[in-house]
Amino acid sequence: MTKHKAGFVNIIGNPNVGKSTLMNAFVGERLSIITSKAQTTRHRILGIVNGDDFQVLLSDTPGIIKPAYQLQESMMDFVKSAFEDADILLYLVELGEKELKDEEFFKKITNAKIPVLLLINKIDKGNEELLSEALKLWQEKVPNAEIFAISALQNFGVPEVFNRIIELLPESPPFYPKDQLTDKPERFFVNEAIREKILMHYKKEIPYSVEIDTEEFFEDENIIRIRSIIMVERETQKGIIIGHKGSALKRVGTEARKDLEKFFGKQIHLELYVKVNKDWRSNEKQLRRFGYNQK
Ligand SMILES: Nc1nc2c(ncn2[C@@H]2O[C@H](COP(=O)(O)OP(=O)(O)O)[C@@H](O)[C@H]2O)c(=O)[nH]1
Ligand SMILES: [Mg+2]
Repeated sequence: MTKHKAGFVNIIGNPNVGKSTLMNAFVGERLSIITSKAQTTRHRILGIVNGDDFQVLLSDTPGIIKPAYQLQESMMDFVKSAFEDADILLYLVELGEKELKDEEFFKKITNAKIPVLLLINKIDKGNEELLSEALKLWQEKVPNAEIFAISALQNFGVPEVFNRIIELLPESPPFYPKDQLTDKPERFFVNEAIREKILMHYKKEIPYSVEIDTEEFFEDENIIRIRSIIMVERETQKGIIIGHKGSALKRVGTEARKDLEKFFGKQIHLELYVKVNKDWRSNEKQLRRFGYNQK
């Protein structure tokens, strides 16, 4: 009989290198939202891949940045925690990238006691020459890492990385029930689906000033009824979110509902409201309420 393997695999890297895309490629579901904007991922999200004799617990984390306000400090705490319990580290870089935005984190990677897989992502965007340059550069910079060239978007090289993860996993019984896909509750995915549309359709500070609170999630046999609040920091932002005769808000609602219907495999009724929660991003109490302060 083969022994069961299980462990934590944490994905870290600069903003926008494709961490969430990779996580979704491994899991085969859209657990993490993806946009071309930095700081799309605010939390640490666990994706679970189960096999008969393995369980891989993948963590997607926010991109590494220098925190400018309290929300971002909490986001970096999620990244720090990703170092603490990992069995394997996936350090994701993109083709053409030179270094991590934070030296301290970089040292943690090069001095890691656990296996590090350095994944050069987005190779679909480059050519042979760029790739061989990148391979050389990263071999020198992170000598303790095994290097893979991948395209998370096209699922190129991703199965090979996954097989290597399975090889490296420690022997252990599963940590979660074998039919579980994530550690986050359903409401979390509602919030994220809405936030993704806001990231896509609004400019500048707006997406970064928004938090979603799903007040009601009621599932019956045929339909899920959801009521969510879009929280903004100021009155002017409220008007922008709603748009002319409510058109902008309506678009967010329609698009989020469609994604959620796919995700939950059920018809969805989604009600959206906009409220001002003054300066929530800098308010310790509010941040705790939205699940950011782990301490
Ligand atoms: N061309 C290309 N784009 C990618 C690839 N992986 C991710 N992206 C894009 O890079 C952007 C950032 O991706 P995301 O997964 O949100 O990055 P994260 O901030 O590291 O989580 C999105 O526009 C993705 O579609 C890839 O392999 N190739
Ligand atoms: Mg992300």
